[in-house]
Amino acid sequence: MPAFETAPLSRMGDAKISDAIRDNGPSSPTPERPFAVTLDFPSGSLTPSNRIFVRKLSDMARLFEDQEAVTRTLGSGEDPLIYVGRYAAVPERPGNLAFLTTTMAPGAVGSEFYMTKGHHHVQDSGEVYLGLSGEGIMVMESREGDFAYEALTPSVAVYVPPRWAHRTVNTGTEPLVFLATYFAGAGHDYGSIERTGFSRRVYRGASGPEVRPPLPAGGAGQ
Ligand code: S6P
Ligand code: ZN
Repeated sequence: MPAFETAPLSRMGDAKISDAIRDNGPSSPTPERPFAVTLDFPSGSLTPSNRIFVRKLSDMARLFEDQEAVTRTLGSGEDPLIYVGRYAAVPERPGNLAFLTTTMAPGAVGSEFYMTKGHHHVQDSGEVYLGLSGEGIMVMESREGDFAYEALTPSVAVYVPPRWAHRTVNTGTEPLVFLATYFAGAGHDYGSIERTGFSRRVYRGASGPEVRPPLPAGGAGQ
């Protein structure tokens, strides 16, 4: 099995997914009036969408456990798309509720499923996720080291309390699509996860996804 599987671009929505649209600017300072957006559950397309970002393997290379697989793939000229985020046009300021969809390709790096970078919110605050399509797992870990995980599937809502870092993992064979809404002034802290990681990772096991700590070098999951 190859270390990486090709992202199914045709099933990842209507965005022109290329470097050209990566982080294409801050939220527009639109006047605050009620508005509605349309969600396409299978792809995560949000219409209208205010800001789109993409995360490729090269954007999060150090986060995967199997660094040999990462180096091999990037060295061969491949840079698979891992996920796309699409924001609704909510100004990021306190008092507002930001919301966005995420669409994550199916696949794995070695035996570790594709995942988001994962973060804490700078200002500790809660967040709600709603599964729209596909099959995934959310791993969450508190600043005090408490760990939890929940399945994220269509029609399931997961609550992330303040002080809990969160990461989403696509454990299925189709894109994983979900909506998230959070306190718009919260900010995102990626640095602590880059430094310390989560205590458990999600692997493709012989009989399904396994949520566990990395095994010692040489064991399965390395
Ligand atoms: C935002 C929320 C999600 C993630 C998105 C990408 O607070 O938790 O919308 O931003 O799933 O994950 P990450 O870890 O790259 O921000
Ligand atoms: Zn968050």
